Amino acid sequence: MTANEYIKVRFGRHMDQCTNEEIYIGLLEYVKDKAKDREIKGGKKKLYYISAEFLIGKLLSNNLINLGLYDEVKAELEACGKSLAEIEEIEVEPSLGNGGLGRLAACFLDSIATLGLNGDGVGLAYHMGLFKQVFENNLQNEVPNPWMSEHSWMTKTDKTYKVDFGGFNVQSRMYDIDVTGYDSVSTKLHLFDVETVDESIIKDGINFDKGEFTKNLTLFLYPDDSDDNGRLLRVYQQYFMVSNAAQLILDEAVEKGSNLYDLADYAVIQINDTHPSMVIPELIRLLQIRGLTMDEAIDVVSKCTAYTNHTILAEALEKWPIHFMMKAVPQLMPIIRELHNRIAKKVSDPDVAIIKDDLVHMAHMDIHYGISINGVAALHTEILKETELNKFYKLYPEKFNNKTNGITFRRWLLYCNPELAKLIEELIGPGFKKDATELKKLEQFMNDDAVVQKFLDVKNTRKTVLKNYLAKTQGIEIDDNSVYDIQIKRLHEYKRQQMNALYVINKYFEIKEGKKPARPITVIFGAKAAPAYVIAKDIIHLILCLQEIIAKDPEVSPYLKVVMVENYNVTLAEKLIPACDIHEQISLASKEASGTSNMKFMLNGAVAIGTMDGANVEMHDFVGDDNIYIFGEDSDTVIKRYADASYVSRDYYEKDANLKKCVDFIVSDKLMEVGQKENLERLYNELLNKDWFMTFPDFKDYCETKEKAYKEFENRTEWGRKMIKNIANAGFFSSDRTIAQYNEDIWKL
Ligand code: 7GP
Repeated sequence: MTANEYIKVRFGRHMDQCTNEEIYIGLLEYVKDKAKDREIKGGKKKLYYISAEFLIGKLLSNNLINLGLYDEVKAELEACGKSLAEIEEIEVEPSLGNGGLGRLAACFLDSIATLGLNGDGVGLAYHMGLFKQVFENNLQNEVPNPWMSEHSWMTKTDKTYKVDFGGFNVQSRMYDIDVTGYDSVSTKLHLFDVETVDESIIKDGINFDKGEFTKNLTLFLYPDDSDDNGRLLRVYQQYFMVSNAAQLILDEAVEKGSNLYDLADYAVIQINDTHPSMVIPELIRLLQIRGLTMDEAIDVVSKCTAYTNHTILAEALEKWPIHFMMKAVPQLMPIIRELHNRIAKKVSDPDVAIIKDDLVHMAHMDIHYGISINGVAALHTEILKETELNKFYKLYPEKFNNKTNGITFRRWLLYCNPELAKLIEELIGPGFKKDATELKKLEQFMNDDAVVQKFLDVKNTRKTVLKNYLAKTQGIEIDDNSVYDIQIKRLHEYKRQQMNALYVINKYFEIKEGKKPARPITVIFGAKAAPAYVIAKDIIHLILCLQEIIAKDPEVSPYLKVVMVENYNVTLAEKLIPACDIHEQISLASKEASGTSNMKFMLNGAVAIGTMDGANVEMHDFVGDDNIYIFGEDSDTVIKRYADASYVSRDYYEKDANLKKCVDFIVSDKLMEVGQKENLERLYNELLNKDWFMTFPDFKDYCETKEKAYKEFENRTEWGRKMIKNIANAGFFSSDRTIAQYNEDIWKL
């Protein structure tokens, strides 16, 4: 049945007689039906990818592409005067993630289904998602982001579980979202919810009563953790997630014939960062209830779980106070103590203990009792082995492995940049859609100027698309003849948006002094700051203030424009990435575990300016010095400087007049005209007295490297060759490769 026929049956009318809403609902149900036809006929062993976040983005077009229906449906719509793009606007982007970790989980689900692997995602159905970002008076405000509606990709199932907390219990329900593989099977994302959640407890922005656990359990992703009740709520949420997951895992295994002693033949669990770590003691607890002894249960579970680490930032490694655990999940504490004692008997070093100073170290539990621990890029895994987790590496060298991240080329090329996909197909045929390494064949065209010009033309087309999109959706005007220089990622000091902002100030002064750039520059930022992360919000404030004063300055505005897009999300990324000329990957070396936007930009023919950090290192290996702009100190230097505590930011400030001038501008009268004194002074003092992520030592090199990049951008043909080199070498960064490696080394499905 075609979509049109389906809609006719559903609404009793032809597509051309239906409203866009009706067509959207019709297509949603049509796709769900088609996905059902392809549901994987499961093998014995199944992967459960448990994650607090799944940043899946809009699904209509993605599903149509993966089901091979995109062109057909597009044509059907066009035949009755409708456009898929308009229908798509009706879809609300699910707000189930925050950043890289969540988007990675979504790319992984796509690749799991595409490779035909028996694997599902498990997470939570947060009603209000993360939050919606709105700018007011150059400040970030947070408002709820409701995204669920009667007609959505979530399908209510009849699976419900009882989840016990200290002093009360709740009844859960499972909702499923189909995950369609590209020309392959479909699998599931299971999202759990509770019916007692009460959206009316939200007052004034995203505030709500954090003590009302039955009413707020699945209200928000990452509720504010600046106070004890907020942190406690996160423990409740995490336990709710893993208790449901564990019950589902055991049910499904038993259904397939497991006697539970052989659980590892039926289930492997990937623990995505430490949010799902409690799945280990929870499974042990449930197995005991089902008749296994503690010894047996520990033995069984120790063969089933694998842990992925996504950060070396100490503050992001979760440690929960015992009194939280006793309050929220008292039934787990005896098991966690047992797990702790067994290790303590064998290894006396308190640094590897599970319980230390009345805190439960979640990652330590994962490492001792799991089969695998992986980092997400080569450098990151080396740092884990040699530094952060060195003591664990010495205990279990065989458990450590690297899985360099990847992205799905379906969403990040075929869907978001059809013009580029078409050009590539004309040049090397369609094979790259299934085997990303075939992109390498593009290198043969690098010296063909006519082909190079075609890549430049596609980029220009996409730059105009972005210009029109920003004008329409955000009321922002940009010049598509300018160079688009883009930094989009979570707002964090280690990612150093503040250094980019200092560069903008530097450029502002240069223009004021008469040194005009060869071509106008558009610096685009997109980032949300965690609501309780004060300095991150101050950095947003600085950027928004710069945006305003530069826009108002007739001397500067013809040459420089700063744009901070509001509520950066997957949908915006899909527009920004294809249009980008230069992308910023400027984290302090050693701090960015991998980065994944870097891969998306590379695939779309943007050239990076970056430090030797995360996956940038591997990108550099592929494309060489001429096709990526590397600057700044390397991770060894940085790690040493932290170790000997020798960094004094003020020394750099005093010695470098230009840096000083830029930093001082943050608290200048000019900025105070549009900004808040308190925020700007706080940021200024932070940089001057701490600058924990060492922007000052890299600043000069950063500025010089950017000048070099802008200069080379003017040689259009040479730049076009750089673009092709990047696209041709992006194949390694397909999540299909990553997932094949997870399966080969860890899951063994
Ligand atoms: C991110 C890392 O910052 C990024 O470097 C990496 O590419 C990505 O995970 C996927 O591996 N981490 C998060 O998004 C995050 O929330 C909290 O980390 C621990």
